[in-house]
Amino acid sequence: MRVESYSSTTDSVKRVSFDIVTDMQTLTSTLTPGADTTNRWWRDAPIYHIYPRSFRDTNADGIGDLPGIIEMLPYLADLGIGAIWMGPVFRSPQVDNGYDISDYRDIDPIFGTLEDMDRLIATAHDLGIRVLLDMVFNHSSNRHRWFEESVRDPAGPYGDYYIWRDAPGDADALPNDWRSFFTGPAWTWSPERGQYYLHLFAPEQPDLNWDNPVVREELAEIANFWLQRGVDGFRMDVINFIAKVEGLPSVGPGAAAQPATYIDHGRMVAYLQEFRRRLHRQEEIVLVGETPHISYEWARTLTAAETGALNMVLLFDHLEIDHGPGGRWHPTQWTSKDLARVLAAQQSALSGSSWPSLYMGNHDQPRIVSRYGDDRQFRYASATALATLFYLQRGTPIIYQGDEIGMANYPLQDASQIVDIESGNAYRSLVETEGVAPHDALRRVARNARDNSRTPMQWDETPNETWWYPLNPDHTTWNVAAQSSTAGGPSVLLFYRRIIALRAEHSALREGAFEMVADTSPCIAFRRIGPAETIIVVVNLSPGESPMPPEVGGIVAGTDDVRILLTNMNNTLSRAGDAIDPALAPWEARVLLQSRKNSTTIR
Ligand code: TEU
Ligand code: CA
Repeated sequence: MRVESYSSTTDSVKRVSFDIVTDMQTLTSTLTPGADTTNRWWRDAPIYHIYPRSFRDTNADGIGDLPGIIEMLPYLADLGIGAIWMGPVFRSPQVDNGYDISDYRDIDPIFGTLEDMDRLIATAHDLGIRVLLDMVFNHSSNRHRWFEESVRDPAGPYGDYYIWRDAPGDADALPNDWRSFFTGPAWTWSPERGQYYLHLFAPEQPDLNWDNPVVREELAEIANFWLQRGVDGFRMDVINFIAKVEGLPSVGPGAAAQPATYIDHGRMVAYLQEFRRRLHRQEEIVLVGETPHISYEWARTLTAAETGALNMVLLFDHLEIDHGPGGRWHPTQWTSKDLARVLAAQQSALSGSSWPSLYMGNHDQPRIVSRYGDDRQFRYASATALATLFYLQRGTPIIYQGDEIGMANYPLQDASQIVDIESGNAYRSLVETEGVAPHDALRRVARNARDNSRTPMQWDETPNETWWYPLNPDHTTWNVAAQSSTAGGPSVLLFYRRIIALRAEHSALREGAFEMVADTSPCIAFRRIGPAETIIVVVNLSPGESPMPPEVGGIVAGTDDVRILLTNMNNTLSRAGDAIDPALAPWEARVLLQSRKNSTTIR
């Protein structure tokens, strides 16, 4: 397909047209499987996702900072972490807590300095921990000088850095019916420029125009600026949104709130192939794309080694089984069978030369132990059961700060405690537009509000009123210090250390093929098949005792070469031949080793 675009010369930006790939068949047919010599460290090393603002504050201003991260790197090394992904720490007005960047090459003073970042990278590398930065390339801040120039001088070099459209004839109409993720239309009028600009998120987050080759070049240069400073890769924010459907057509009321209908995936892949080719240190870096609403087919294409675009994507559907027809703010019931189906589908889609990421939560999601677990009666058991289920699948575990100690949702009691822009807009929209009673709107939003997972990391029981957001009151009992030994009872932290160590010890858990064995309710079981051993993972996702699924029970009963490698119920491991209880305790997770010689096919 030919598209109009731009080429930059020193004194002008002129429109050119160039061919791009526009459909998957053409795309995959043009792919030339290269000799893949990349260093795939990112397959082995669990990644720890840090939300810097809430991780560790070393200067008592109530905001986490880079020196705080440096201070806790040994804690992460002890956990067995191989890489950290830090949320954005670049200069930003903080409208969306840093996902609105006003200078991609400088650190925001609330987090520290460029020198702090250099020291963080060096210290992490000394501890064998690689560093990923969170790059927000779909949009910038409206306070970025590019946007300010684009508004001021439409014919200037930055005039086409963003997506501008004239007001349609009808004064009340907008350029199309697209909606923002953060509620409301995706267009805002700029009186200075006399045009609308597109923003799939807040009006303070104008979308960059990736059809402009000058923009694409500039963003690759920014990535190389950080690669030169020693970072080892990037998590790339909503990176599948960068190429919008040509002509920006309206999509109709049903789809208008679904940005997935705005995307031209073929161009998106072509742009990311070009972006990857421009990067330094090609063979040793990792690109992880956040890709809301992407289909499995495009996720597979995007991450296939032969595509040469991204190494992994962050899928969402395993965290949407509790979304009702109205989406995130209209929660619905779900079963472990629903979860098992999605996990199996993801594993199947990202098999072969693709590679899954395994995450249960992040700064946009509620805490997993409150959402899919039981943070009241079975907090330790459900937190560790969910970790076993997610992190022993095929793929790279990405552990969100605090999940390793079972941190739970914040007890939101009042709408004023919802400070996140997306969650706050959703609450106001429910009350003001949908007429939902305030207490009901609060109940619905509180459950899934992004604030839940942005509370400060709970290092110890010490009270600290300075934090930008209050500590969860349960930090007095659920904290790193209390869990650094089993003296205080079962420790989620120590279990996380063991599960990470187990994955490091058994190649079947890193590279073995994945097969779903039982996708029932309340138990899920899968196996990982390595050359020398088969490892079976079975998890009871319920508050009641449950027999092991027959597919697993049969194996256990039928051969004497199965033993328990790990369970979240106690520390005694079994020896081959020991009798294994056919029943699983509430929220019990078991990891069974079946040695190769007698492994039978589980059917
Ligand atoms: O998130 C994109 C995104 O899809 C989330 O907004 C998520 O889908 C939503 O919260 C679910 O309702 C990324 C960042 O992770 C998020 O923090 C930013 O707010 C967003 O992009 C805009 O940069
Ligand atoms: Ca601080």
